Amino acid sequence: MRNSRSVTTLPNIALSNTDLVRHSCSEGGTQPSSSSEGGILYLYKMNIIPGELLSQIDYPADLRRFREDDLVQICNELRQYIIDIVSVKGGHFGASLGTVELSVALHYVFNTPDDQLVWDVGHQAYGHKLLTGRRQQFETNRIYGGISGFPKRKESEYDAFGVGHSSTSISAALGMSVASKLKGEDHRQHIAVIGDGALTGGMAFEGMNHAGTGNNNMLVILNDNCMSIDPNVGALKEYLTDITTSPAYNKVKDEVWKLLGKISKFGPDARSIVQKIENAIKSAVLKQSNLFESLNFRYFGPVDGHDVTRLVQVMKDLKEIPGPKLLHVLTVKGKGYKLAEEDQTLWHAPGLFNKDTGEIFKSPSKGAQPPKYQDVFGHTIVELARTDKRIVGVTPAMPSGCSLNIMMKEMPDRAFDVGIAEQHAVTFSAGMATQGLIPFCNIYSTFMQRAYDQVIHDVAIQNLHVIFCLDRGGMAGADGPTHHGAYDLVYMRCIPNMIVSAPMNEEELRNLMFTAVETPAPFSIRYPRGNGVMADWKKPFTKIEIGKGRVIIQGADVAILSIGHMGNLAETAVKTLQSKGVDAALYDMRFVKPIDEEMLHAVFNKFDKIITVEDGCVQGGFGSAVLEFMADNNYSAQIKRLGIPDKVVEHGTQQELWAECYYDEHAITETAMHLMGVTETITT
Ligand SMILES: Cc1ncc(C[n+]2csc(CCOP(=O)(O)OP(=O)(O)O)c2C)c(N)n1
Repeated sequence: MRNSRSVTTLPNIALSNTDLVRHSCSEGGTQPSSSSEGGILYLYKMNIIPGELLSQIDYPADLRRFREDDLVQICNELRQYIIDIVSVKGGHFGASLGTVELSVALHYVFNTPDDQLVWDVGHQAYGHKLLTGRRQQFETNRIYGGISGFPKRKESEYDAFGVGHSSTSISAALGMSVASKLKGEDHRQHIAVIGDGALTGGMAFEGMNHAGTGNNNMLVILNDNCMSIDPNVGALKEYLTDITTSPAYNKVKDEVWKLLGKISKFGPDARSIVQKIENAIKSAVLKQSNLFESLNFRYFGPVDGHDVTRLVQVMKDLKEIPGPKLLHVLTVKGKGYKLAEEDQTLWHAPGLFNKDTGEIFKSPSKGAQPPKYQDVFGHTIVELARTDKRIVGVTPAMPSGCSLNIMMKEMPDRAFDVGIAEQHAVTFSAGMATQGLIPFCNIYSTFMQRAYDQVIHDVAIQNLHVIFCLDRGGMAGADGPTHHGAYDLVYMRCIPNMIVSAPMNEEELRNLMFTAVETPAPFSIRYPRGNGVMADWKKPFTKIEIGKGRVIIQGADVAILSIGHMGNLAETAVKTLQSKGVDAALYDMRFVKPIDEEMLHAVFNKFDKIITVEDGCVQGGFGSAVLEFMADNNYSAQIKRLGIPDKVVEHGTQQELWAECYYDEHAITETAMHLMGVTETITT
C-alpha cells in the first residue's frame, strides 16, 4: 500500500500540558457543546501552553524572524498544540497534523497575506490558523460563537478564500492570479493547497485545464497522503503512486533538484535552466507524458512534506519560477500521533479523546440508545439488497460518513465509492438505472448542491428510478454554514417527477427506503445528522402510500405540521402546550411532494391557526408548499412558518442553531401560545 511510503515518522510527542477536569462529551462525540450552563464550554480546564518558540509567534511576520534551524522545533510545538486542543475541543485532527510542516514552510517563505494562500476544503488548516493570529481563540474552534473550523474570509485576512466543500482551491487561486495580473500586481504569488482526495473532484481539473492556458503565476501544492476521509479511490490514485515510486523518476528528480538549488545564483538565466529541467524530466523520466505537464503545469516533486527545511528550500526555488506549477508533496495523515497514523479514517475527526491513552470518549451509556440515522440507512440498504439483486449503493467519498461502508463490506461489487465526485455519482447512478438497477445514491444534502443539474437533466427529465438519500439534511452543527443541509427540500421540490420525503424517525426511514424501491421514480429521502429517537428500530418493512402524511396527535386549537425529524421536537412542544391548556394537533406530513392534499384540506377546514416546522430554509420549502396550497384552494388561516431564515447561519450544536433560528421545541411552543393570544415568554 502506498500509505507506507518512506516519509520519516516523528516519535510521538510527550503529552502533558492539559489539565483534565471532567470527562464528558456530546452525543456523537464530535461536537462539544458551548452552552455556558454548568461551564460546558470549558469541559476541561484549559491550561494549554504553547511551546517556547510557538508562544512568540502570533503572525507569520513573527515566524519569519526565526532562523531556518528553528523551524523543526516550531513544527513540533505546533503539532503538539494541535493535539492538545483538538483532544479537548474536538474537530478535524489527522489532516492538520499532516500539514504542519507545509503550513510553517508556506508562511515562512511566502509573504502572506499579500501572497494568497487557498486551502482546499480547509479542514487541514488548523496550523495555518494558529500561525495567523488565532492561537488565543483557537479553543473556541467550531464552538457556537467561536472561530470557524474552516478558513473564512471574514475571520482573517490570511484566509484568502472561504472553503468547506472540496476541489475549489485551484479555480479560486487562478481567479486571484488573473486579478493580480490585470491590476499590475505581478509580484504576488497565489498558492492552492489541495489534497489527493480533493483532486478527485472534477472541478480541480476544470481549474487546471484553464490555468494551463495562460502564464498565470500560481503554485498548486498537491498534499498527497493517499487518503480522502476513507482511503482515496480511483485511477488517479494509482497514477500518483506510479510517479511517487518510480525509481527512474526519483533518480532524475534528485538531479533536477540539485539544479534547481542553483537557480537563484543564475538570476535572469533561471528560465533557461528551468527549461532544461523540464526537458530532462520529460525525455529521461516520463516516457509517457506527465498528467500535470500535459495540462501545461510544471510538475515538481515528489518531496517529503515533513522535512520542513527541504520544503522551505524548494518553495524558495519555486517562487522564482513563473507560470503555473505543481509541487507534489508526500505527507502522512495523522503525522506524529501514532494512533492517528494507524487508523486515519477514525482519526479524521475523532471527537474528544484522552491524548495520553488515545481513548476516544463516548457519551455515557444510558441503556439502549437510538441509532444514528446514517446507520439505519447503512443496515437497511444491506437488508433490502440481500433480497433484491437490482439494488446498488453509491457514495461520493463518504462511505464512513453515510455508513455505506456496511454494504461495501458485505457486497463490495454492488457498493461504489466514486471519489469526491457528486456530479458523477448522480449521472453514474442514472446510467445504472437505465439498465434496470435501482441505485441508492447517498449524498450529504450540502454536497448534493454540486450535482443539481445532474439530478434534473440526467435523472428527473428521464424519470429514472434513482433513490437519493440525503444525509445531514438540516443543521449540520459544528461544520457550519458550508455544511448545513439547508436547501434540499427547496431545490428538490421544484423538480418535476421528483418525490420529496423526510422520515420522522428510524422506522419511517426504513419504510421510505422500502417504499422507494417499490416506486419507479426519482425519490428523495432526507434525514438529519445524528441520532434518531427509537432504540428499537428494526421493525418489519411496511409500504407507505406516496404523498400521505399521518396524524400524530389530535387537537382542536392549533395545528402543527412538521416534516422529518422536527416532528419529534414538535411532539415535545405539543405535550408542553397540553400542560398549559392548549390543545394542539400534530401532523407528520412525511412528503413535501406530492404533499398530502387530503390531509391539508382537513387541516384548513378545521384550524385557522397553523404552524409549519422544517429543518430547512423557510423560503420555498415545506412551509411555502403549505402556503401555496392555502392560496390555491382559497383558504385563509394564520400561518407561522418555522425553519431556517434567509441568512448565513454559523456553526454551533444543532440544538443551539435550532434555537437561534427559532424552530426548536421552545420556539414551537411559544409560537403556538402567541397564536393563541398568550404573549408572555414561555419556559419549556
Ligand atoms: C464537495 C465535497 N464533498 C465531500 C466533502 C467531504 N470531505 C471533507 S474532507 C474530505 C477528504 C479530502 O481528502 P483530501 O483532499 O485528500 O484531504 P486529507 O483529509 O486527506 O488531508 C471529504 C471527502 C467535501 N468537503 N466537499
